[in-house]
Amino acid sequence: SPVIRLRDYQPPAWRVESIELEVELDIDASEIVARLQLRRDPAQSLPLRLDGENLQLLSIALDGRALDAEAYRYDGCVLEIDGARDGSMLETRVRVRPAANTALEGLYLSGPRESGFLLTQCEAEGFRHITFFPDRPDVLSTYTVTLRADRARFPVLLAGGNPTGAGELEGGRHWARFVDPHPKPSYLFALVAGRLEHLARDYRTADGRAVQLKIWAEADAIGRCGYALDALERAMRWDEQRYGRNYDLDVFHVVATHDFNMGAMENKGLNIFNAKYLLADPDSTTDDEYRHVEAVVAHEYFHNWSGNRVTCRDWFQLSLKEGLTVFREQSFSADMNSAPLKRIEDVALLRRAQFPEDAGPLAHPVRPAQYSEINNFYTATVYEKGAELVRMLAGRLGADGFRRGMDLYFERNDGRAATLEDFLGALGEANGTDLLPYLAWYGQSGTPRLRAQGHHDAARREYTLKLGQHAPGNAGPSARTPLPIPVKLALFASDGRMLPLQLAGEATDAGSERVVVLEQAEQALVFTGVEAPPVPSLLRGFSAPVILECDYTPAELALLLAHDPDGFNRWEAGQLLAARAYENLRDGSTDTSLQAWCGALARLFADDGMDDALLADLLTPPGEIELAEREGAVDPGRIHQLRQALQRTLAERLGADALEQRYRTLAARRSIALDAASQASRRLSRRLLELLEACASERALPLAAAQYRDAPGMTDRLAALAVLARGQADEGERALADYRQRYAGNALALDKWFAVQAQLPGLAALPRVMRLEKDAAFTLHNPNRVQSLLGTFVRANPSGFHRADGAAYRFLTERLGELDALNPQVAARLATAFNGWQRLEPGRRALAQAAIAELAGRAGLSRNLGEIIGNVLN
Ligand code: DPP
Ligand code: ZN
Repeated sequence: SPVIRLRDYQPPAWRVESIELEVELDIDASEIVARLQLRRDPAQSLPLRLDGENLQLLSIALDGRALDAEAYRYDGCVLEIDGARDGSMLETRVRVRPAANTALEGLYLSGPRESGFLLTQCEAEGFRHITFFPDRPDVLSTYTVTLRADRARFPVLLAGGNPTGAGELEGGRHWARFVDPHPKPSYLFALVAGRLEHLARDYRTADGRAVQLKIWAEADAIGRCGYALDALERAMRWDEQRYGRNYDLDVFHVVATHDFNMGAMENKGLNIFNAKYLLADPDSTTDDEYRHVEAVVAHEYFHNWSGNRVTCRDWFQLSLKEGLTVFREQSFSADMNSAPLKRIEDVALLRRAQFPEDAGPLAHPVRPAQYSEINNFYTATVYEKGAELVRMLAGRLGADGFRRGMDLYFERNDGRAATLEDFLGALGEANGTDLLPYLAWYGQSGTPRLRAQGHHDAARREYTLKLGQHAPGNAGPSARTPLPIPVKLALFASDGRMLPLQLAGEATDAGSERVVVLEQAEQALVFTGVEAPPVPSLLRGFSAPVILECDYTPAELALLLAHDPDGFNRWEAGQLLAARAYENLRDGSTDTSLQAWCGALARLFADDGMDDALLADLLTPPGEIELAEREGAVDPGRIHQLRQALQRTLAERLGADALEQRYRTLAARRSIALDAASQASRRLSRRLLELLEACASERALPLAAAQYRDAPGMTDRLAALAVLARGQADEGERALADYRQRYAGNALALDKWFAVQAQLPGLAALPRVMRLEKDAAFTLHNPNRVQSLLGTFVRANPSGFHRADGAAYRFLTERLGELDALNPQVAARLATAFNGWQRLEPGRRALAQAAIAELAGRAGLSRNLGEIIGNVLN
């Protein structure tokens, strides 16, 4: 399939100033009339070409005259029309088939045909499945949308923009009209029609606009929308206060669906959410999921400015809206919850999802240079690494400077389709500085490495810290070093105090923490007045998305783990030490990392002043995927066993009695309260139960059974279920059966039931997954269900998926074939599980390669799956 390249970008030859859409909605066949007011770029002479896929063309008229067949050509992808002029009005009438649309792109049906509702998903290129249009983000138009449908079957009719009228039609039909005065690209268009209920709240923006907030869901779910509505209000206030951004329409609708390819979608004035990120109640939602709901509600709302008012010139600039909006969302979540815990969660995600992506065959720059299917680029790199790049810039400018820069960016680009250069330009200009060197970060793939080496000169009372950087092997041809790398650092004395930082040649000391931007390949910092060898705490708060190489001794890491007041770096020291402890076990090496790690954690465990949630995170070693990143030839089965052994060693050091006692104290005050302390206590209680499971499962299992039975909410219930399921005794099967029945009608809770079992380690997983595929509730048609069972198995269960016999590889390729025929986006995402196969140990590598090559050789793969498989194989 054709490759699209950033360097080939051309402005549109034809624009659409305004569009009027009239939609006759019906489950099987909907008809769409579109009237486009065309503008022609006088500098270009290309004929009028419009995108359109799977459209049944009924009629076409230019400036009021019906066109006969010689005047246009439609090849199934592009409609080319003769005779259009600047100012022409084009009218097309097409038919589409919502109920037959299993790809969930364009107009489709959510739920059963008798009771489900119709909705649209247009990002990135879904609008061309609805009507003929220049379906690219730099064509901005005002939209007038009229919906018509049977009133009994579709009582609620919604589209983006302000409602301007509604009424009755003959034959039990009705209509509703919406006008969006803000020019927008087609990917932000949306409509919804069906039987939905709503929860409403009046909101007044800081600049005085009265807004009606409405959250829509099906009747059985409307009672679970209250938390999202509160979160939306918090997000709106926060964006007013932190960025001075106000909402700009009279209504803001949010709709929940169970059938959605993405997490959620920021359509102007009509956000559509995967129910997973909108519905919440204590009986079926975990603490982590509550935080995700809050974060995603905020994320989509924040897009109203970072994405909608200022959109992207082309899809290569996707991170301009996504990286920036993830950063804004992360800052909001940090403000609403605990900032250090949020940072730990985000960096852990980056390492689990983005670092492996960036190190393997699917690696791409935050601004890719080319793609054949844009839907394959909604990746951890574009989102999470993109957010890290914005965070670096924000840190570089400081809070006030960053706000100044953002104000200028929004003001200058409002109503425009912008580029990353526009973003860096505005941030820099507002602060009188040149940020363009940071563009290099956007143009190359791979995770850079930062080397740090310290030397203490006792006679001169000086400490020299040498910093150096090198690009990873896969940085690509356009890689530029050096990159600007902000390194936030501090120095610790051996008693755990932070030292004042006095750089040689500087008049005043700069406190005990500072940011040094490494702008060269190497740089030496000389600190004066340092009596004894200090311990450096580097990249504090993870100030740059790099891999740190520093020869810490176990004792130095233990010191930081014990004393660093930066919660993130304290955790980071523990992670480094745990990874080294893991190597002790793996290699039989004899340095003291394992004792140092266990000893430091034992002291923290005994310290009553520790925050429960931070302690839970400190007691968790890096995950199996992260540990695999440190191996030459990856054997996921062995990594699983070694990590288990590591946890057992820690648990034994803490002691089963102490673990159980602390667990019982926390269990005694179980509740469903959502305040930080209650959440922290649930988080620690779960971790303690897991550690007890590691060192004394015969004691953990009865506690888990009781916890499952008595749990007041989902967080405790699911934690217990996971322990019981791994225990594989009758008790586990009983709990699983109980849960299955209890939540038979609750799709989101059932997803967790599938996921827990898909995570069973080792050889037990594949037969379990295959058995679960036969469950009446399993279907390949629902993305959440596919993700919960198959996605969890292939992407979050390395020891289960990477069986030595290769059976799971062949299983996956079979399912990919079936899925690809239904929903190419979901198939392509699942296929990324093969990323990293080149680094497997030789036996698994050969089996994986054979399975992937067989799939790649099949005829008729979608562009989505074809691109992923092709790239993975290279
Ligand atoms: N809906 C997706 C998101 O918000 C893509 N825009 O990230
Ligand atoms: Zn987004």
